[in-house]
Amino acid sequence: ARIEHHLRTAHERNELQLRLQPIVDTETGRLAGAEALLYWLSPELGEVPPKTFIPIAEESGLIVDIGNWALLEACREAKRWQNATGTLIDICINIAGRQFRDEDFPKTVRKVLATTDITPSRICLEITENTLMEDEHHARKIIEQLVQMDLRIALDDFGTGYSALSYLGKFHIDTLKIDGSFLKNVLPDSNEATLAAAILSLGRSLQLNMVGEGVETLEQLNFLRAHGCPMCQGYYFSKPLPVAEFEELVTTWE
Ligand code: G
Ligand code: G
Ligand code: MN
Ligand code: NA
Repeated sequence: ARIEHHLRTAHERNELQLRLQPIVDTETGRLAGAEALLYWLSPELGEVPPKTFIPIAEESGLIVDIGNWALLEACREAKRWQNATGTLIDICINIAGRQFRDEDFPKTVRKVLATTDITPSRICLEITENTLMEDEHHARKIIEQLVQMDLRIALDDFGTGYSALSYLGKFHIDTLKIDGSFLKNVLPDSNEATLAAAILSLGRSLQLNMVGEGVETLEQLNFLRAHGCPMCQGYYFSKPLPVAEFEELVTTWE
């Protein structure tokens, strides 16, 4: 309750900060894009990670405004980066269930695309299975509108939910973000390794793009390489960074 109270004003007081975590080409180590993540720099509470405050923002409904702001900021940043360097990076942005289901969501997205003048195909919206599960018919309708705008859709935290496999056929999904829990323990012959390999094989057969998440060690990176996962992200490369630090890192990449 204390957090919710502060969170309500945090947005107005400019205490929310967009951070970018590099997404890396598994084979070459080249930068392939970034995932945008929101941090809250609270004068009262210190640095609050999204894990802590996003669920509170979801419960209270604040996520709609906050999440849409993050979407706008991420697209602005991508455009600014493009203007400065001549290259456009792929940006992944998390979309909460409530935000996705909000009746104004497609309109909001359209407005963001128009005001930032960003190339939509470089923007990937990350949603979870839970978001699809709530109302499949509505979800399909919204996804079709987003795909019409030339945006890409990723299924986030893949492998942790329920009926993920049936969703792959039902919705227009471009990318699987393989949950980091599958990489926690990729010792040869472990159950986790077997599951992770099966998921990656499935994704390949369906010709989906895949991003292995939560890569913290070279062993995990090599596992993804060996199983044909084209992209990855994690602390092994970098944690999510404030935009200025991200830009600095990118200019010295490799
Ligand atoms: O970094 P961390 O593991 O604490 O993030 C937890 C979750 O918070 C992320 O997986 C993501 O789903 C959510 N999140 C982070 N940033 C945003 C954002 O900008 N918008 C929305 N809707 N969710 C976010
Ligand atoms: O739910 P989603 O996948 O969007 O959340 C991504 C979250 O995972 C981010 O909040 C980010 O801070 C966190 N994260 C990113 N890389 C790593 C990693 O290598 N290890 C762990 N434990 N968490 C990570
Ligand atoms: Mn995500
Ligand atoms: Na994820």
